[in-house]
Amino acid sequence: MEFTIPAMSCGHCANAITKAVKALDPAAQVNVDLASKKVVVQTPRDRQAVAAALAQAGYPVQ
Ligand SMILES: [Cu+2]
Repeated sequence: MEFTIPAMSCGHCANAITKAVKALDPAAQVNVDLASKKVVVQTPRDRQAVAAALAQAGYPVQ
């Protein structure tokens, strides 16, 4: 699944986002593209749960 996260702007953000997703699913694959502010997540968890975890970490998805 893919998310656009406008608040994401640097490596620290990318790291925080990766951690937030992995807190939900330690086996998740997270690919961050800072330039396009997109994050691709591979996890069996549902989109709603991942979006909620990201919002809680301070990175609401668009
Ligand atoms: Cu940042």
